Amino acid sequence: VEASIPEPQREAWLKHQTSPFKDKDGFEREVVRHVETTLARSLYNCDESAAYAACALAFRDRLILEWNRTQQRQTFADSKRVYYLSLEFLMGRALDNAMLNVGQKDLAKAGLAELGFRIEDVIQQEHDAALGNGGLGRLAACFLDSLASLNYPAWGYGLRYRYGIFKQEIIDGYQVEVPDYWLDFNPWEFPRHDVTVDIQFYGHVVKSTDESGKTVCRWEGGETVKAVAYDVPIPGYDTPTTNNLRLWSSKAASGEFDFQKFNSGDYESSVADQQRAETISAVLYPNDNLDRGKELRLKQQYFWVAASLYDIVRRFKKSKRPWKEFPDKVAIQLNDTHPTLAIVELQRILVDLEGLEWDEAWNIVVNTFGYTNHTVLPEALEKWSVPLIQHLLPRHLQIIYDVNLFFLQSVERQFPNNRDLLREVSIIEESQPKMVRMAHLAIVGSHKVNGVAELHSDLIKTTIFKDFVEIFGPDKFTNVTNGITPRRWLHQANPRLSELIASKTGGKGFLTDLTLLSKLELYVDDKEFRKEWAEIKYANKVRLAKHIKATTGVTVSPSALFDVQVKRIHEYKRQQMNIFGAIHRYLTLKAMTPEERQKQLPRVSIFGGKAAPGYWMAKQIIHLINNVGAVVNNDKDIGDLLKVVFLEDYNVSKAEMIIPASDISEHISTAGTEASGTSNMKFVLNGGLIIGTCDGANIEITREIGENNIFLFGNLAEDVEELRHAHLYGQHTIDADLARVFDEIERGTFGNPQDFAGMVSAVRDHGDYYLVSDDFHSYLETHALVDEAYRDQEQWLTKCITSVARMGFFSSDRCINEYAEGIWNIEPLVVDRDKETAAPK
Ligand code: HBZ
Repeated sequence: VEASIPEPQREAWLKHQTSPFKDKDGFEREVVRHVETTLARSLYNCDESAAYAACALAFRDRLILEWNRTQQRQTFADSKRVYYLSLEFLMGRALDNAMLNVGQKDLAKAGLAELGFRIEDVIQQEHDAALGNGGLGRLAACFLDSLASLNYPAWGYGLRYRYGIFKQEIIDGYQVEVPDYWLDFNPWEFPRHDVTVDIQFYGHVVKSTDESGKTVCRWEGGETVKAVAYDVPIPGYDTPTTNNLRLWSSKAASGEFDFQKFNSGDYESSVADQQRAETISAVLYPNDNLDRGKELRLKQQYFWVAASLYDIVRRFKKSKRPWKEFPDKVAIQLNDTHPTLAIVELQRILVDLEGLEWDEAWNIVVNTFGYTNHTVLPEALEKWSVPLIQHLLPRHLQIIYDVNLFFLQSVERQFPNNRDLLREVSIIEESQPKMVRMAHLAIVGSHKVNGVAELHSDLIKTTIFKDFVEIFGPDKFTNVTNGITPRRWLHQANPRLSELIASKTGGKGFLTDLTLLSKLELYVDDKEFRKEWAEIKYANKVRLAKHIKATTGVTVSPSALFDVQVKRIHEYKRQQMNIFGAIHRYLTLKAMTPEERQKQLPRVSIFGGKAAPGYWMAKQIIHLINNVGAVVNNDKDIGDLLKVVFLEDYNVSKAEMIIPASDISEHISTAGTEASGTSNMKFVLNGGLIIGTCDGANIEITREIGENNIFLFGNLAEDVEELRHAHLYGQHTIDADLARVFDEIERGTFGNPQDFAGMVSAVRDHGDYYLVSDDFHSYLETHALVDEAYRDQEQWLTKCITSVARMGFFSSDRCINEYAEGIWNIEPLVVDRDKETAAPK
């Protein structure tokens, strides 16, 4: 039922419509009002956290007004919408972003100052929204920013985890995980207790025949859990478009607790039921690039997918259009295979609930979905056991089997008598127990499949999905190279650099058209400009040095070369190679005479990143980094020449401080393993150079900025197979410098060698799967080139400025436009404010 106010009463509404604050005074009034009423405090007990809360509420109020108008506008225009389904949205802080996107940070800064607060301190009060693991989750957040900034009608759908990614503490050199309870105070979400969906689990399928003799299936019984919507407004930059991120939270279907059970004296079990239901959205799984096949994870996936599809279908049905028009109004993008059940769920809705014929329904499904693959690592490809799906989602398993049957029949027609092919491409893996291969299901159920950088998209076409290219043809597979939002990763993270760039490129236009950065090349020789650029980098390094001192106690010199590797800890990302390299540097310095040492370039090796709690090797790597730091940082012979620090709890807001302070950053994955990488783009955009392998987006970065401006090293993806083979058949001798490093570890220089035996033997004795030994020499050589290049500060600066000028391609705006045109077939909804005086009738 629509609850629209009747015509005669609308005048009163329009007269009293809330309007957002327009000036500093208006802003201050809102802050004071929120402190005094919403927070029930006063000027006598308003601390920084209260100032943050009131300021956030003032901006939230603004956003929700624009949010309302945007939703009205999009509904009225009846344009096609895209729905981005992602189990992760790594949003970080919202206040700074909101202030900048609506163009009122200066006003807020002045207003807060008058009320007695420094805006920087107020911003720091906010807890990160950390509903993601790493690149995949942060990509989703950048996409939301671009979708809104480009005025696309778009919604994100995710889960409202009570606990985001854990907080990392380093205790005695070891990672310790602490729960991240972030919902204590979250002004950025709007609970919609009236927007709920009942989600069914377990039960059984009842088959019957209808009047026309057609078989119909109904899913019955089992248990029900309630999904409650929480909406987060997503403001576009310099546009009134404010899109929606809808996060689902789970609750017991019977509300607080089951009254029947309660009344019959079963209080305990009624509370237990409630807790069990709430468990579904309780915690984000902390693994990146690893699939563990846990039942609760599958429950999360179905819960979120079913609630989102119900919502999407409900919105479509309001338009009263025929079903065949569904793909003209709805595009759904699957962020990895985590939401693949959406394909099955839509088919179930159309066939079982809406009575469509199978083929007609399947056509709609395939035209609706697109699937983005983010990895080729076998251990990350999702598989669910058939018995588990059978138990949890019996009707879905039947549909999966039917989808597979029809698919394999068509393959058989196309390639007769090829049993091997059928086995290879089947959605069902004939193992013990049988498994459902989610990537295969996602490919079969989507009209487009994309990788996230050129090399990666080529690799999926020639390796893991090559048979599907034969079957569906090459046009189904495409590339959309990742991008990052320049609003957060330049304007917000590096305000001074952003301002300097604006002063040379004709204003802030580069923030919405990043190719305008190219104008910077005109100033690469401009003395004043160069000086200011260098000053900004230095100031950013001073800020990071203070943070390092405050959090680790280590003093680092801002004049040293800052060498940064921050990302999830994973063997394929090779933080172990980096720390082995640091040990090698230490040993080399130790072997020098004091005179020789004096000629060396001071360097700070900065690490950060979380290890999945169950990833033993990753934890060992963190431990070694910390132990090396403890030795090197206290060695009087070494002094400032080498410092090794591990920064605790790397997250989005820390990234905003660390990235602008880097001179060189490390993107050194084994070639062919890192699908794209996105921090590589962030570092270069902030005037840092990178050292990297020919992997992921490093290759396209090189193409854009030029090979003189990047330090590439190591073996190529095409050589990996052969090198691995050589290791397994004893045809590899370990790199001599690396052997020296291992000797030192084993002598106990960095603590009990037993603690690192796994790391060492993985490389030396167990096949060196990630080819650390093969690349080590070239890695060290390239670091020597880095040192040499850094000595020539003028040359270095030229490289940095030139690189930034050529980074326009890596905006997530470009990336989203490619999705919109090539995959979603959607257009922006241009906002004409003059035509938009009153609500549509
Ligand atoms: O996605 C990353 C890729 O490793 C990186 O190369 C790419 O740039 C980025 C964006 O496309 N993948 C992830 O971050 N993956 C996960 O975090 C993940 C989380 C849960 C899983 C599997 C993967 O079950």
